[in-house]
Amino acid sequence: MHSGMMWKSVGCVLVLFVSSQFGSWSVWAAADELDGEVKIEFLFKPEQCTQKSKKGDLLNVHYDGFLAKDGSQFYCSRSDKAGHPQWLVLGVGQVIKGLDIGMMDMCPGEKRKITVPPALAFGEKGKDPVPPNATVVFEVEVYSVSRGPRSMEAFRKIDLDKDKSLTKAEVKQYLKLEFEKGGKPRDEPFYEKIMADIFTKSDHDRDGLISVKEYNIYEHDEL
Ligand SMILES: [Ca+2]
Ligand SMILES: [Ca+2]
Repeated sequence: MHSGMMWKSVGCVLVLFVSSQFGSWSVWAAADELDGEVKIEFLFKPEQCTQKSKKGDLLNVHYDGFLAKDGSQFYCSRSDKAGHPQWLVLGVGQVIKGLDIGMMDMCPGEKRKITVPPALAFGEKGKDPVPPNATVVFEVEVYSVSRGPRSMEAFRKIDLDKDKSLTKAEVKQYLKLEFEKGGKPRDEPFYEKIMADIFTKSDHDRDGLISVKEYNIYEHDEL
């Protein structure tokens, strides 16, 4: 139920995944014994951390998904959408619960291996090609962490003319400031891509504006 985004296109399903990962299979097998908790292993931590991810942040990430039982790969964002890293809002159910939990407090540049028990992944039923009751393992690399767009704090900052709705221009202005703060100004197509993602997911009545209600749609999760 929480996995819609991840499964939109599973173009790279079941790529034969051999050589380099053999060494890790024993670890994955052991992961089957986890009960109920997300397990995080740190593969790489940058020395400097400008911003740690928290609920509501916009993350740019690559992730690969494997079955714990045999290490077979069932998802890879690197061959999905022409290999662009994915945009997602953390902690609001755009990805499986286990990733929402496992990607908290990540720094830009950080890599993690996140092992997720079935209850926080695809459950008793599974979701093709993930079988029922499967523990899954994700290797995640975070490229960037930006505040918002799902905190009221961010909403007020973005809404420059204070009319309680967000235009594309306002959102874009905000993203630009955020990226420039991180010392990484981007080109126009880069922002257009994020804007399209954000408005597709948030502008539910398609009037070209994000209202407080649309923006705030996940706030009840906080409780
Ligand atoms: Ca406005
Ligand atoms: Ca709207």
